[in-house]
Order: sequence, then structure tokens, then C-alpha cells
Amino acid sequence: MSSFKINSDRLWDSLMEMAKIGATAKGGCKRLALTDLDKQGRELYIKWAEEAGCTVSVDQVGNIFCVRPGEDMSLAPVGTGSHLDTQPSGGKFDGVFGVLSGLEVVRSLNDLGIKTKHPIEISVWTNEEGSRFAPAMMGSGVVSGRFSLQEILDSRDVDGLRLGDELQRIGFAGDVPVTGRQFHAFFETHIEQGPYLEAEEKQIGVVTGGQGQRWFNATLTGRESHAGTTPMHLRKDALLASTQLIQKVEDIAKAHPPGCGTVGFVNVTPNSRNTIPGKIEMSIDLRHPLDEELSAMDKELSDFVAELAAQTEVAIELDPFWYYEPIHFDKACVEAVRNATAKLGYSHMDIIAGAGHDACYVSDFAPTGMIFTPCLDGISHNEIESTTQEECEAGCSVLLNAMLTMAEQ
Ligand code: HGY
Ligand code: MN
Ligand code: MN
Ligand code: MN
Repeated sequence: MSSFKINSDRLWDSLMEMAKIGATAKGGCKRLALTDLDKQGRELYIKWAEEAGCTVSVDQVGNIFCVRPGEDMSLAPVGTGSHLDTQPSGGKFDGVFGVLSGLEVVRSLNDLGIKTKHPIEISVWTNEEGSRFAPAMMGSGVVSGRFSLQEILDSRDVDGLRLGDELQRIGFAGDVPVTGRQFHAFFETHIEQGPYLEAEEKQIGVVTGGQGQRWFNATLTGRESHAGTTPMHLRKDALLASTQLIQKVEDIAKAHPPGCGTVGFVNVTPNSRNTIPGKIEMSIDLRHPLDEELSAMDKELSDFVAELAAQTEVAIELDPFWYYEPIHFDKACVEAVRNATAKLGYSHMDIIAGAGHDACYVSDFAPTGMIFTPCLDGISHNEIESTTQEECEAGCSVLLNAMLTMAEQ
């Protein structure tokens, strides 16, 4: 089969147009899940997908599905997709590049007059980032059965707003059941969000899998008291105790390379200059490509928490509320990505995804692969996140050809 190129100006223009929704001062995007800005992005996407001839539906957790008909509509679609929601100070490519690459594949197939055997379906998954509502990858997680629909609809953000109510409010509480979805094959195109492709000067990452993740909520309860009258040896300072826990997360990750450990969220109560902090609520994010290493990191963390509580008289609750094991993508899909890349003449290397992606959960129920492209200095989850039109063209061209390979089988 010959190899096809996409229209990279059109892809780039769509990326820049979508980036205007929630645009931030330093060139990024803030479109938190299920906010009015997420609604605006979703509505623009649906308009474009319908203009490209897709039939659009929305499921019970707000996932959007855009179908381009195939010759045999009884066949499971070949899918692609990612997410439109962003981090609070996110970039304009994380997630968006994947959903707009899917749209460009449809637009290019229309230009080329190609009718595929299998239908083509683009998914826009709800709340991939897990920033406003935790955990991450909620939309794909419900469809894959990792989460129940009800627990996700009942989840709340830091202001106590319920996800199900927010879905209703923005008009994306769909009626398509979240169960029973199928793909003949699924691909997600995404910027790498790390430094390796750029460092190795490779144009494409052939993603063979994704590292596992464990998210914890830690609550440290000491005793609020007066900053001026409480002698140092009588204090139960929750913030001071948390500094040891934050350092331990760093030490555990470094003791298990290439594992990662991050404390991204800390809430101090009462957060007043002259009151000794009585309560800390903090997040802990541990990741590793090997499950046994991740379990060892997990155990070191819980052992340390017990010691720290005894040593400081600060009560510590560690809630391991989210976990998924390292993911291995489907060999045929990985091969389709590798062959498409080689046929198009792009340099490439195999790579494991450091970030979580919806494709990780789709791989629970469908043959799945991913395509990575470099990003400047490996920076992501930052307004300055950047890539080039050529790099986007390469990733989307590989997507088109990998999908065509699977759509004809
Ligand atoms: O946390 C992650 O890896 C993803 O960006 N949600
Ligand atoms: Mn992403
Ligand atoms: Mn992200
Ligand atoms: Mn992700």
C-alpha cells in the first residue's frame, strides 16, 4: 500500500485555532475538564467533525465519538483520539494534538477519496488530566471498566462541585451507554512530554507501552497553635512533618531509577502566618515501568509514613486511591506504527510512555498503539510547551498510514 501525507497547514491552523480557547499569557492553554472553556473546545471540535462528514455522539460520561462511515458498518471501527482538557497551566499540544490529528486523518481521507473497509472513529475522552477531578483518564477509564460510571459521576473537585452536575451544566451528559464500546484497533498520537526523542534526534517515538502509576492522598494532622507562644519542643507542626514526607518521595524515586515521584498538590490549614499548621492535605504520584519496582516504592512509602507519625506525633493517613499497572501495547499496532514510520522515511525509536494516556485504558479492550513526537526541551504541563508544524505533520502522517493499515485488515 502506498503511503499518504496529510495537509499539515490545515492541521497546524486547527491547532492554533483551538489554542485560542483558554489561551494563557505565556502561550499555553487552561481548559480544565468540564469548565465553560472545555465546553467551548468540545463544541468547536464537534462543529469541525460534522463539517468533515462525521456522525457525532456523546456517552454518559461526556466522551465524544465522531464516526466516518466505512464500506462495512457492521465492522468495529479503527479508532484514534485523545483529550481536549488541559492542566491549569498547560500547553496547547498535550491531548489536543491527538484529537486534531484524528480530525486531519478524516479530512485527508476525504481529500484522497478513500473509503476504508472499517469505519474510522475519533474519540475525545473526558477528563484525561485528572487535575480538576481526580484520578486521571476518567472517560476512557469508565469505558474500559476501570471505574464505575456512578463513582465518576459522583466525584467532586476541590470546590465540592460534582462531576455529573458539571456534565449536565455544560450539556455533555450524553445518553450513549459507556459499556460495549469496541475498536478493531486504536491509536493515540501525542507529544512525548519528555526529553528522549529530542535528545536522540528522532522524529517519531514508536510507543511499546506505558509505565504504571500509583496516586495517593496523604493527610497529616498535627495541632494548630500560636506561632509566638508555643515552645518549639511542644509543637505538632503538620507542615514541618510533610517536608520530610516530600523529601522521602524524592528519595524513593531516585532509589528506583527510572522511577518518578512527585508531590504536586499541598493544601495547608489554616494557612495563616502566625498559626502553626495543624493539617496538610497532599498528593503523591509514584510511577515506574516495572510493577515489582512500583510495589517496592509503595512499600517504602508506607513504611516511612508509619515511622514519621511515631517520630513527630503527627497523625498521617495515606490513601492509595488510584493505581494501574505498566501497560504493554498490541504488537500488531506497534508494528503498524513502526512500518508506517519507516515507509514515510522518518527516523524513529521505541519508547515507553512516561505519562498516562487514554490509550493505556483503551488497551484493556482493544488492540492499541501510540505515536509520539518530540516537544521542545521535553517540557509539558507548562504554558511554554512547544513543538513544530513539521513534527506534527510527521506524527499525523504516521497515524494516517497506521490506521489505513489496520482499516484494511
Ligand atoms: O498524569 C499524566 O501522566 C497525564 O498527563 N494525565
Ligand atoms: Mn495528554
Ligand atoms: Mn497531560
Ligand atoms: Mn496523559
